[in-house]
Amino acid sequence: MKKATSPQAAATGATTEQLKQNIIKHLHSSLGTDVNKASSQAWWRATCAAVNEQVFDGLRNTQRTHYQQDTRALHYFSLEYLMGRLFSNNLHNLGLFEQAKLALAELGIKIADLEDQEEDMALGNGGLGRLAACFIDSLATLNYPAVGYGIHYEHGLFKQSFQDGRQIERPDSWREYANPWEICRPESVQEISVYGYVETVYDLQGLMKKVWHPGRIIKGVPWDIPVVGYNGSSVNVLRLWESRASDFFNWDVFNSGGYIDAARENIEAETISKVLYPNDETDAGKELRLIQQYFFCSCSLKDIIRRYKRAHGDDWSKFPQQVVIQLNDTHPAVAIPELMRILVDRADMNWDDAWALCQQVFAYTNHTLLPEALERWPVRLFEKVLPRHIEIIYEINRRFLAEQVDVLWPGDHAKKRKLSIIEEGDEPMVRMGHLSVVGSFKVNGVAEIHSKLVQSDLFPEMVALWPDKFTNVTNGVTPRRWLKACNPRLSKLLDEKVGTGWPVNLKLLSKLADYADDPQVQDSFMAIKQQNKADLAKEIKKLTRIDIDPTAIFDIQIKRLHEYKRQHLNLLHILALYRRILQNPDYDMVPRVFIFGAKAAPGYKLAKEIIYAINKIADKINNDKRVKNRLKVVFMPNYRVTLAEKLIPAADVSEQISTAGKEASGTGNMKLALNGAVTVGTLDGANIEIAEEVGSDNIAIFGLTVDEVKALHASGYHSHEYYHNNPEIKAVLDWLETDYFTPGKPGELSAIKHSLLEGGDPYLVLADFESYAKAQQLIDSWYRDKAGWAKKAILNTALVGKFTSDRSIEDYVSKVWQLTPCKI
Ligand code: GL7
Repeated sequence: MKKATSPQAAATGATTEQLKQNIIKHLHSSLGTDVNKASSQAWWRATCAAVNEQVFDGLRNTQRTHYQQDTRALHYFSLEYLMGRLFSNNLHNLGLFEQAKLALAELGIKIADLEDQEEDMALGNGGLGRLAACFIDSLATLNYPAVGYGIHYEHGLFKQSFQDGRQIERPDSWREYANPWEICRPESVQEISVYGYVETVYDLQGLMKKVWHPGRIIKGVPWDIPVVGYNGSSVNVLRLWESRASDFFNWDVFNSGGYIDAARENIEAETISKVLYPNDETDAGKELRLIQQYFFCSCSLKDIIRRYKRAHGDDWSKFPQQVVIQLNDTHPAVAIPELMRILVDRADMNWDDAWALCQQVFAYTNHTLLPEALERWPVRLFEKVLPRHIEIIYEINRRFLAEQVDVLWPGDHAKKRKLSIIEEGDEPMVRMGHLSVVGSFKVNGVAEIHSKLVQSDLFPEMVALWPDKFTNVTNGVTPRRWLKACNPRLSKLLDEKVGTGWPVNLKLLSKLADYADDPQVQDSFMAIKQQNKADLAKEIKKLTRIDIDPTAIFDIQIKRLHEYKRQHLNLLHILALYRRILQNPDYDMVPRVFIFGAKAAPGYKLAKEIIYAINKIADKINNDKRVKNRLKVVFMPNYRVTLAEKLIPAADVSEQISTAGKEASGTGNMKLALNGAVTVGTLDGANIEIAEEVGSDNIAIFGLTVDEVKALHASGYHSHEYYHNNPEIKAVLDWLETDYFTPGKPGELSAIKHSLLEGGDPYLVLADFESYAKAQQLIDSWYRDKAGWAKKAILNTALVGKFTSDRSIEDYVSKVWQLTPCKI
């Protein structure tokens, strides 16, 4: 053991020793095993248990303080939380990582081996779910009272593997052998109702009342995941609901001899929290999905009200002062009619008071403009599943149209049709976006441009009705996970150059800009990048058997697979480079490794074809001697938070190439820039703000702008023209139809070509191709200048301090939530 010299080191030594003893204690008393025979799993669990002693202390203190001070709290309602692993995150946030590493080393255990024992908590699809995870980290770090509410899915996002290049999905079982971070809270179980019918009754005074006779009752069991703030601040809670059959309901069926029926109902009730819907930005439209949404909203509202009543009894007047609820997209919008139902039907509040209260409580974040992601539910389905709620929605809509729309646009039926929460047609639909705007006091988009488009293109009339309702909060990412924990080498350099305060004050990174021209700092920065790349090269070899040159440019596109994100634009450019090499054996380019990570929604055919094409083309290129290592293509299987943590620190180039106007913000773009990658990107989402921060010398912008995209669509876009006028485009698209990449099976990769020609190329891949290829050429020439590149990489890290999720949270606090921090 190291000698303790300073008081600080002595304290560290003491904690290390204590931690060691606690780990051993838990190995004995919690795991029932011993140091000489414990598996890595057991060591990991024992260490988690030792860490939890501190986590639970923090949790108790935080909850007691919030209760005593009767704080106003934020309630984040989200169907998704993409948490990843919590082991090293919790250690870092508790300031215990180094001690734990030392303690374990003294016990002969490598901390990295223990980290690998943990399954990712993948209760989300992509950016929206990961944003929720970053936000709850920042809320705890900034000492804001907050609870995250969501669903305790038994199976998170599917695991991806490839079979002959095609995506195979397998279930994810993140808690098969129990998860050490969660606590079941049977004392806070809730019961919720679905189905049935509504009866109109009259009380003794002759007042009409609606009584919902539910067809089924379901139990919600809460599981709490402590959310540890950085540096001993608050420990908040993520409360996730698991569905179970209600005991009381099943009893009847059981007693009347229906043992089998009772068992079946159990299974049906448990189905609700069984699986996460694997669709990113598409509206599934399925009954079970609506029930999921209602289940967690109803459980969460009851939980909030229970806590409120403990302090305030039946006096509802302080409710809006104490409670603010953020709707993470429209997925939890059914919370609005649910709160109305509770207030009007259960608490006997009159409609106007109830509605006034609701409108002070809810705020809504829009995360996408894609039409296929804007949720609409068939009225028919609502009537079946939530018969009382559809009545309430009708009443909200009736008053909205009469008291707002008809006042501003008297007699304008077209306006009414457009703004109605109920969409007319053969199959009438409930528009959840409209409901969210009408029921919320604030509506925000997630990047400047996106918020503008929400106002100008999505809800212009709503802006006319309520100009002050709309605002912007640009997304952010937590620098604790996305720099400190995932890139320890760079973190150490930053500690030396800008001081150790940057994880909670990311703007401090701008001091690094002073060293951007300093050859020594350039060398250190690039040496770190090189080491991270060497680590990644090993990981790639392990996972894919592909050898890559760690000195090549690492060019990374990691995100869900979607046409609008344009992985196929990247692929067409790779094909163009390959073709240039074959046509000119001396083709001069800096060696480049193109790395992809992406899951496709299981039902998204073209997305899966794109994965297949990338894999087949990778196979051919990687094994073609003529390429002489100038080009490699790698598709990493099972992209997830844990893999992102290995890829991001090793990236030289960050691909952010969505069609302008389609990517609301993006957050991977922020993580990659923060770790010193140079972006190749369109003027879309937060790329625009990244470009403003880092300056045009340090980002390669290309492609049509939002206005140009609109103009092109308006004037009539003909992708065929690009195909016929650009020989390189024609050659690579035609190549896809041959059997060059799929010997003996011509046409296997033709889906991409068809979507771009006959399919009309809705995302303007061909229109942006030439400009993209030029931007890539620019990257190539930039990279040849070693010092110049180092400067760009350093300035990316230095100048993206704006994109910490701490800043996003402070923006929400001042623009929307109006919270006060509560020191623990
Ligand atoms: C998304 C946006 O597509 C993405 O650009 C944004 O960064 C993210 C978080 O705000 O939200 N919207 C959406 O529906 N998904 C996203 O990732 C799935």
